[in-house]
Amino acid sequence: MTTSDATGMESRELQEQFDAIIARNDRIEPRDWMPEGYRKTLVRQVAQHAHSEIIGMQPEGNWITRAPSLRRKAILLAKVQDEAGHGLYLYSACETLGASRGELTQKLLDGTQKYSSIFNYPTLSYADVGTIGWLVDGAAICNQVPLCRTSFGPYGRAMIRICKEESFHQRQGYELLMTMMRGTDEQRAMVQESVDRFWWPALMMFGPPDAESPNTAQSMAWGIKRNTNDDLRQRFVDMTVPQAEALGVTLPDPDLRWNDERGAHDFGQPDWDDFMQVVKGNGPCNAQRIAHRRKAHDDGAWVREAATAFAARTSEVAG
Ligand code: FAQ
Repeated sequence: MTTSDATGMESRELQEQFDAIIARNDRIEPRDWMPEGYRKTLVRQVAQHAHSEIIGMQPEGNWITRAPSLRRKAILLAKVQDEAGHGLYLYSACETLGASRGELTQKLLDGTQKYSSIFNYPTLSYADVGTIGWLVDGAAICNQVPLCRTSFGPYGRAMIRICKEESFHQRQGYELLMTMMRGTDEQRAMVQESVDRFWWPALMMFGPPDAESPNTAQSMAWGIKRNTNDDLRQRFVDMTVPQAEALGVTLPDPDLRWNDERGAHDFGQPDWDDFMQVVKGNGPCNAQRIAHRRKAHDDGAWVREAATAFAARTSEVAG
């Protein structure tokens, strides 16, 4: 039942039904009544997630023409195409909440909706393809596996497939880095330099510290988020440290060490002022990413127009 179907039913009763579904960890489906704040929060998060997948094609896409072998090129092409698919599943999930893809794309282009900070950093060497797979997809998996149990059905179901593909992405990145680490001193130095640049931005992907996260408490109460930003960041660090050791790279954090009492790693804080600058649009590549997306959108106008004309013509003939 949609909000507009609420006539005749006490809004308190609808709220109670919604609360009961959330309390038993069941799914809210698009036709169920939902509080407006729940719908808005989901549109914000899912749209931001979809935009991230689409903008996230750019940093790695930058290396497709320069991949060092046919095999690496085929892998990279497949990975970048997967990200496009993820964006489309997520835009579809968002459409079930009443937000059209055209409207969401417009909000990305005019800066009223965000995308992940991580994609505003440049990819300067081929090792960055491996590092993005290992650290960025690794962080994405940490964040997204719990989202498979998010309370909104279409989002949770999209996440299941996305996580399977992200898992392949993470392994291909790790395998690429492992191959380079078994190569020359120059290749090992490339990997280390790349990890040095991406480590802190990867930690920022989980969002601001819990104490400064305005949305976490309500999103957790609604079952949209299942863990806090700091919990997931900790999980990512604990998962990544042994992988870095196996690779033979150093994570660029002098405060990183195992804490026996906590049974977890202590680690330093990213530069949160830098994070805020990137989120506000002042990162190294924000302008370039949006300009590129805008050009792709404009270049694709004729396809949208042709599809719309074809659909109108088909319904005219059928009607
Ligand atoms: N970047 O109150 P919170 C990927 C904003 S997909 C930019 O903690 P929330 C796959 C936040 O929107 C990566 N902005 O917010 C791939 C809010 O601003 P608003 C994307 C950020 O929503 C791999 C404000 O700060 N993943 O990588 C960021 O409860 C390789 C306050 O923050 C998702 O979107 C940030 N990092 O928690 C693709 C996962 N962090 O909107 C290609 C789903 C926070 O109030 C290649 N999203 N902000 O104006 C989430 O889990 C959550 O939305 C968080 C943020 C955890 C990102």
